[in-house]
Amino acid sequence: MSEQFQKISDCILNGDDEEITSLIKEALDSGINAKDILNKGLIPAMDIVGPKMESGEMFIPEVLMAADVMKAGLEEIKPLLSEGDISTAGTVVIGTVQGDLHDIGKNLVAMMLEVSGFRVVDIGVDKDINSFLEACEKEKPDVVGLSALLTTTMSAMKETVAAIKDKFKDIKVIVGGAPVSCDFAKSINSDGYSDDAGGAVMLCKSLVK
Ligand code: B1M
Repeated sequence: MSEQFQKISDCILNGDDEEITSLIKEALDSGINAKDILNKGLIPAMDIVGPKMESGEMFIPEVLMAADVMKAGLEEIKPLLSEGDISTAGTVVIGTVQGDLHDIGKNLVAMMLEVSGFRVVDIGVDKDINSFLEACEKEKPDVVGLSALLTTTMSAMKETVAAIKDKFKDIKVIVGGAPVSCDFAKSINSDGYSDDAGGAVMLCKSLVK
């Protein structure tokens, strides 16, 4: 990685939102194009954040700061990117299941997916089966992500997974949230489980080949 790309990546990993804009301007002034800044500086940093969060080397506040710096960087180059420059990692529909209003973790997962290159359609909280099915029909996602924070809404998660898998054979469904476990995820026939946002990104990447 060239020194300039390395500095941009380090800036994200260090949560340095003051430096990122000037580093990107410097890179552009020196003739580096926006697409290379995206693919060689910004995205590789988020590929480090996910595993670090999963291994416990980075905590939620640091991840939020890294994501904010990433967003600031993206804003800087967005007007210079053409549509073909942005390769989408895939589409993810995400929501919290019916009866459940918790969305902090779900929002973190959505944000991490977004800055990692996925098109994310967040349908919100307390979403019934039909809302997920309609979103699948409309958005044609590669993956649907279900979040639940209450033990009482785990049954809604089970029913939602079954309904999506019944109607959309090609769509992968992943689940997460504090009461959810890997064993529960398997028992309800979902395609994967992660206990944090970084792991959810890696999971989606592995499911969307
Ligand atoms: Co509620 N709440 N809450 N609450 N709340 C919990 C979950 C609870 C554990 C607190 C407790 O009693 N100790 C408890 C649940 C008990 C249980 O069922 N086992 C509880 C309860 C009981 C309730 C109410 C019933 C309280 C009441 O009214 N009597 C009520 C229910 C309302 C409803 O949903 N219908 C309620 C309400 C609320 C607030 C509205 C006040 C608020 C939510 C605000 C909001 O989300 N906008 C709230 C909060 C904040 C919490 C706690 C304190 C924090 C949750 C949180 O945001 N964590 C929580 C106690 C706790 O966890 N310490 C609690 C931070 C967040 C980053 O973590 O959401 O786990 P988390 O997300 C993680 C992972 O789980 C994972 O990645 C995230 C990032 O690492 N993940 C996924 C999440 N979704 C994923 C999806 C994936 C993959 C990974 O793939 C798709």
